[in-house]
Amino acid sequence: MAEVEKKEKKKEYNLKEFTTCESTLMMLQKAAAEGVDNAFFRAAEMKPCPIGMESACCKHCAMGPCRLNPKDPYSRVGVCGATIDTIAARNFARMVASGAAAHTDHGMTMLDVFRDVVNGKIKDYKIKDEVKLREVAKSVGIEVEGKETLEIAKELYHELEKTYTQVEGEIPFAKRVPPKTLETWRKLGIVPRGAMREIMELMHRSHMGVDQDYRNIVLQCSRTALADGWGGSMVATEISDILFGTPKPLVAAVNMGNLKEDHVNIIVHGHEPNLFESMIDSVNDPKLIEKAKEAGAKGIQLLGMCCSGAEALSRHGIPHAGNFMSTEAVLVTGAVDAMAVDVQCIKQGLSTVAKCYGTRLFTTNPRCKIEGVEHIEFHEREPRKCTDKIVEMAIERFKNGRPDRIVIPPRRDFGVHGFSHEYINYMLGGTFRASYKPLNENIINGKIRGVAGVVGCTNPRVRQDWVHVELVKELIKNNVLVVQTGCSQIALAKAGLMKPDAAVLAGDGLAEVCEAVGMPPVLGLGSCVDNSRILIACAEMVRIGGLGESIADLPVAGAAPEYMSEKAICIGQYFVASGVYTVFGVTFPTIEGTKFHKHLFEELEEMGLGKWGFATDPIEMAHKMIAHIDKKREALGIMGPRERKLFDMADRRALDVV
Ligand code: NFS
Ligand code: SF4
Repeated sequence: MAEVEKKEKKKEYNLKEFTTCESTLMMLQKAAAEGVDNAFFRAAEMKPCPIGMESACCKHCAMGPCRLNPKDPYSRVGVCGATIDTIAARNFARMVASGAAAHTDHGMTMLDVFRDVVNGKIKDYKIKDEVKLREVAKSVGIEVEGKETLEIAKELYHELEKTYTQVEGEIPFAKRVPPKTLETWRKLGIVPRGAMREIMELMHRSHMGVDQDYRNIVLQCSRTALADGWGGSMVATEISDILFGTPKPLVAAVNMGNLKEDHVNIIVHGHEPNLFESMIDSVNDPKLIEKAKEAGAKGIQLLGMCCSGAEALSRHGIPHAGNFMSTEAVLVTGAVDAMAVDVQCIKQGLSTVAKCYGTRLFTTNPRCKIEGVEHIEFHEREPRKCTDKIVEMAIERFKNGRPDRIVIPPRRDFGVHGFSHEYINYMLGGTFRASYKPLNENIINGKIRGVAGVVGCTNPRVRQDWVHVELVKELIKNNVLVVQTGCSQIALAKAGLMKPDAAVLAGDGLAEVCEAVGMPPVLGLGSCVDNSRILIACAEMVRIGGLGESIADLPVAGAAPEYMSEKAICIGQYFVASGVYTVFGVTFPTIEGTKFHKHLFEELEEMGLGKWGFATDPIEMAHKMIAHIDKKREALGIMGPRERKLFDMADRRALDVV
C-alpha cells in the first residue's frame, strides 16, 4: 500500500449505524482495519456547526461574519441590521443559485455538443433519436412538417439557446407548463426569462445591502429554480435523449458485486453523459480489449456511479456500482483500476483513498480539477483521446499496480431501469392509444392513491439508504406509485424494489395496476437532471384531465430524504414553485418559528404554489406526503370509499418496536 497520510481514528465506530448498504459496510470495515479515512468517519469526528445548520450566520460582507441568535437581544440582527429572515433567505438564495448554475451549466454543455453535432464539428456523436427530436421541437412551437432532420435540429438549437441567454420573455419550455400553473407564475412575476439572467439577478439580490425582504428574495429563488427545472435540467435531459437515445426499460444490475477481479475495472463517476458514452466506445474497442488480455485480464468491465452512472444504467444497462456515499468505499475493494470523474459530487477525499489502493484517478473536465490528481482533459470533438488513454492507464494498473488483497462484496441486485415519460405513456396506453389516461383513471378510481417522486442524495449525517428505502416501502404500501432519480434510485435498486415482483410490497390497488401493466411499483427515471421527466409527467397528468387544472391540484408529493447538495435545494424549490409539496430530511437550513420558515412551509401554498416540508423519520415523512395527497384527493372530490386512516401514535409505537 502506498505511503499516504492516514488519520488515526479517535473512536470505535459502530459501522452499522453508518449505512444499510451491505457492500459499503463491508468496505467500511476494511477501511477501518486498514486505517483509511473516508467521509463517514470524518462526519463522525466533525459535528456539523449548529449555527450554520440553522443558516443563522452571514459572511456576505467584511463587517461580519455575523452569527445570529434570535433569542439574544445583542445578536438578533447582523451588524448591518439584517434580520434572521433576511440572512436565512439570502443563504437559501445562494444555494438555489449554485444548484441552478450546476444543472444549467451541465445543460449548456449538452447544448454545446448538440450545436457541434448539428454543425458537423463533432463526428463521434450523432442524432440517435429523431422521433424525440421532432417531439421536442414541436413542444416549443417549431413547425416540423416536411422538414429535414438537420433543419429541425438547427432550429431547435437556436430556440433552446434562449433557455440561457434570453434577457426578456419566457424560456422555451414554459410552453410545456399547464396554463393554470403558468398563469400563477405570471401573476407572481416568476416565469424565468433566461437562466443566466435569473442566476445573475439572484446573486445580485443576495449581495450585502440589496434585497432585504425574505418574500421578495424567495420570488427570485423560485424564478431561478424554475429556470433549472423547466430550463437547464430539461434541456440536459432532452438533448441527452436526442443524442444518446431515450431510455426504455431494461434489466440491469447495481452494486459492487459487478466488479470483476479478473477484469480491468473502470468506473465513470459524475454527471455529464458525454464522457460515459465515449468510455463505452473505448472499452468495446477490440484493440483495447486485446491489450487488456495481453495484460492478463479476461476483459474490461465498465461501471457507473452517481448520476452519469444512472443515465448509462437507464440507457444502456451498464452496471452501477453505488450512490454518492459509496464512491470512496468502492475504491477500498482494491479492484478498481481506474476511476474517471467529470463534474459534481466528486469528493476530494477520493484522491486519498485512490492513493491508498493504487487506483488511477483522473479528472477530465476543465471545471473540475483536484490538487494532486492527474488531469486528462475530455474534448467532445476528440473524445476518444481521453477515454482511450484512461483505459490504457487502467490496464497498466491492472498489470502492475494492484494491491495484494482485493475484496469484492458479492452483491449484485437486478432490477428494471430506464423509464421515461415517453415510455410510461406507451406502457400505460399501448402503441395505438399511448396516453396517461389509464394512470389518471387509476388515480381517480383510487387504486393508485397518488404519485410520489423520491429523489436525491445520500448523506453521512444519516444512515445511508435507510431513509430512502423505508420511505418508499411505506409509500407503496399505501398505494402511492413512486418515481425516482439519482442516488435514491440506486438505494432502492440495491434494496430490490425496482422489480415487478416488488409489487407484493405494494397495497392492493397499486399491486393490481402493477400486475396488469407488468411494471414495478417503483419506477427509475435516471439522473437528477431527469427530475425534469417528473415535471413533464405532472404536466401530462394535468393535460389528460380529471385531476385539476394545475400541478398544484394533483395528488402528488416529492421528497429528498437524505439530501446533501445545493442542487437538491434548487430541485426542491422548483418542485415547490411548480406546485408540489416537497419534503426534505437530514436538516433544513432555517429556524422553525421564523417568518422565512413560515413562508416556505405555509405561505407559498397559499400563493398557489407548492410548499416545503421537513421530517427525518421515514414513516413520518411518508405520512406527511400521504396526508397531502389525500388533501388533494379530497379537494378533487375523488376521496371515494377508501377509508381514511390517519397515522396515530399507536401505529407509530407499533412500528418503533420492529
Ligand atoms: Ni443529484 Fe447526482 Fe447523488 Fe445528490 Fe450528487 S450524484 S445530481 S446531487 S449526491 S443525487
Ligand atoms: Fe453581517 Fe450584514 Fe455583513 Fe451579513 S451583510 S456579514 S449580516 S454585516
